Amino acid sequence: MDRRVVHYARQGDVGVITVDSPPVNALSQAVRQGIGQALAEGLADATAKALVILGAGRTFIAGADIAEFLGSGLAEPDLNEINAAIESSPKPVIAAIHGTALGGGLEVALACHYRVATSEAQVGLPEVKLGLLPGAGGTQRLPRLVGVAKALALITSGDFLAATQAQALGLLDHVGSGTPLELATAFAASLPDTPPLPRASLRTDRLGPGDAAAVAAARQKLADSTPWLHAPQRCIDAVEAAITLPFSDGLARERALFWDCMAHDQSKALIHAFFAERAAAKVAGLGDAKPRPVAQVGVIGSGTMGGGIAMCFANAGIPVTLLDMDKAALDRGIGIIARNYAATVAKGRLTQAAMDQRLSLITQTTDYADLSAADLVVEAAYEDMAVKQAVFARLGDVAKPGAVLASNTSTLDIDAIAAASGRPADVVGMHFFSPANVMKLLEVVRGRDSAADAIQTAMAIGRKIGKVAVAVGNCDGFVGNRMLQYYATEAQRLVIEGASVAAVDQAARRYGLAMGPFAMGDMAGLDVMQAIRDRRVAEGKIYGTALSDLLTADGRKGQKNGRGWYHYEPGDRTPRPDPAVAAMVDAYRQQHGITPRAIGEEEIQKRLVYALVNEGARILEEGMAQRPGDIDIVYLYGYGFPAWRGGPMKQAELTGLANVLADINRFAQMAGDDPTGAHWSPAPLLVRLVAEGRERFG
Ligand code: T1G
Repeated sequence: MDRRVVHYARQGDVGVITVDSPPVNALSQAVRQGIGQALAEGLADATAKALVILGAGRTFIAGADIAEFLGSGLAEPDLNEINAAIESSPKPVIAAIHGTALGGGLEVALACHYRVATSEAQVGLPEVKLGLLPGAGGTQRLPRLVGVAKALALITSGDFLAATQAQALGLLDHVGSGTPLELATAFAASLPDTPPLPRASLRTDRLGPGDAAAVAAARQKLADSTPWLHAPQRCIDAVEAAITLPFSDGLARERALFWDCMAHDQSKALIHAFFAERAAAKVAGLGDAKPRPVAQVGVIGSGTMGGGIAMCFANAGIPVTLLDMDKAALDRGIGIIARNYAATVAKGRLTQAAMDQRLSLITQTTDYADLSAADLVVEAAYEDMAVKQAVFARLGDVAKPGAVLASNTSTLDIDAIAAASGRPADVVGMHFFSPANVMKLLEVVRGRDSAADAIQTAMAIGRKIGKVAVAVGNCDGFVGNRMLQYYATEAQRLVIEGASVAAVDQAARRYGLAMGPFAMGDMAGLDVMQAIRDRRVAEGKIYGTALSDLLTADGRKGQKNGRGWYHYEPGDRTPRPDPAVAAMVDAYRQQHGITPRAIGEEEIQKRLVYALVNEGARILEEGMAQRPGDIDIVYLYGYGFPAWRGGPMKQAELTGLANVLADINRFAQMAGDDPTGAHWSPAPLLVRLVAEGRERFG
């Protein structure tokens, strides 16, 4: 028998409806049913003068049960019915909010006559972040409570509001300290015996002549900023119905728009991203290993990465010992860290006191012995195997027993590095992305001998410093960079065949990527890419094309020296087409007897993205990533892949694996025996899935 997830009990003359459905009291069918039944119980309870709805555990209701959307439609009872029953109650119904009241949870609260909250509570309608819109009255009741302009801002952004802000808007009637039940019973006691009950659906006092203009302004703002996003415009359509239609018709319009969004690929992609991010935190095969405690950290290398990594720990309040062999380098590193913080203070996003506190957590040293108390040491030295092995040999000696030793290598073999430490069980990869104090992605690399609790430690500390940690296997380039090499190679092949550098980057941006492959290469540094290329080519592997050799030979390093695939004015990071590069490309084509052809945007986008997908399928098959969703999260948080496409693997599923394979076969044919196109041989997993008529990678 299902555990009751909603309880009714009386507290004095107040009937208390408690939603108790961990982890976040989501509005599953059982919860909706339970609220309906408990409400009926409360209405029938003659002693209960007022009713309170609250959540057990850490939060009020955090929304509809998103998992229910993955099934075939929403089961009865409909949340609109529940909300109508709440709002039409002859007894005052008070929502008592703690933690978060989000989406359908806030919609339940909006249907209540009064809303009280604890001071740390947050409220919001984040549906748009899932490619949806509030589908149970939020777009109709919120404008009537806070006005159209404020409602539009909240609903189209999906941002959370602090309780005090919500109270200032007129969304909450009381905010205070104490338990939600204490706040609600005190509030109920303050109500007159037969109060005229305020029902949001009947309010018109916050609607006014400026509403149509607010709607038009919101439409324009979105059309200028994110014209490709579906749900935000539908949110505006729904709010517009609140000012043009009677409440019940507005509710029906809202629901129709809700299903329209639900049917759209963008909501499938964003809901996938929601669950994929949470799933990525779970690493299979580690038994019940627990993370080791981490109270203090060491970071080796005070360069760009080392400095950013040290900031991550200091930002989380964890003392850091920053080591570099050279005092001057250390001073330079600390100087950069201080400037970074000062820039954030100048932007008003950090107080001077917080900056000082964080800097005080970072101590510098040139002595390895000062790392002997660290629970975790992250190495961010020069990307060279011999250098890293020397560091780990020292670390193996000085680090205390039980300390986790992590390398921030982005391409080198973790097992070879671990072997040098003499304690490979303590060694994992913690691959941060530049700038390390900004980028949210952390690839946690499992070495052959990495202990389960060492991996758990890296995953847990990753979350603690605000990263999205994804466990990946130890292979060349791990997951992100391994796929990226074929994406970057394909970008160069497209230019060789006839596209311009700018056209390839524009196609990538119009696909939704934050930056095109060539601008990204210039940011990362062509010298860094060339070093990887030279090593790969020496190992008989493919990485990029010989076209990039011409740029390197011309001394081009990218943004760092103002010359790369693009030209950069001093102090300006804007990529500008460089005629000298176009001339190099022409010379390369002539030298290789290539007649350039016109290449359309769609072909460019497909070749860039499917190069990722094909290699992603190989990574899955080899077990170097646990789930296709992990690969998607790597690309969403590490490479600026648009969340509304769900990630490369999800996008391939939405497009249809058979369609993707057909294009990959076509690109393989076009590549012929060109070794730089060898990556187009279709991944066996993809071929097998299509042959079996499967539509999903996992
Ligand atoms: N439905 C189902 N599961 C949910 C859920 C939800 N709404 N919210 C969280 N979970 C699961 C999550 O997958 C994880 O599971 C666990 O709870 C803890 O979450 C009709 C259509 C509330 C701020 O968009 O933003 O209402 O991994 O790790 O960091 O108009 O969860 O442990 O198995 O994120 O403390 C609108 C989504 C839905 C809010 C807590 N609501 N949730 O963050 O924990 S659409 C949302 C969050 C809707 C109506 C519409 C966050 C959180 P597991 P967590 P957290």
